[in-house]
Amino acid sequence: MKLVVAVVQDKDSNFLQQALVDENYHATKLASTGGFLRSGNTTFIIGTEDHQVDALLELIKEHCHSRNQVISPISSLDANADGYMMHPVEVEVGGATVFVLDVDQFKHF
Ligand code: 2BA
Repeated sequence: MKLVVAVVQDKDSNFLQQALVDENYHATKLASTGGFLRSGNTTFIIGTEDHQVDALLELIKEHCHSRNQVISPISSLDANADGYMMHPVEVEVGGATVFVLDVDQFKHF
């Protein structure tokens, strides 16, 4: 069994969630925050059988799109983040950042 952890953009999350339900994957959706942009994103954790992983990755790829995002210095700064990022920066975010982990045990009580 594998645990798939997928960080996706909020804009894609509802479509992906519906697709996961339609394809009978069991998933948990968590509100998360990107460490770099410090803006909201969505993390799905999905436990699935080994033979379903490739199809799941395709599903994630199909529903998550890359977008350019401009981060302004003001919105990115903490009050004490001295000198960090003085100019607007454009970054390409996504489609999805995905980790596939081996599951040692799965219990469902
Ligand atoms: P953020 O950390 O907010 O990063 C958003 C985007 O900013 C990244 O898109 C990347 O294009 C850029 N970026 C991130 N760190 C950077 C840095 N140190 N210097 C320059 N540019 C940087 P993605 O790579 O598509 O990542 C989207 C989100 O996925 C990330 O949001 C983070 O929440 C998660 N993520 C990405 N890589 C990860 C990793 N190795 N471990 C855990 N989470 C990760």
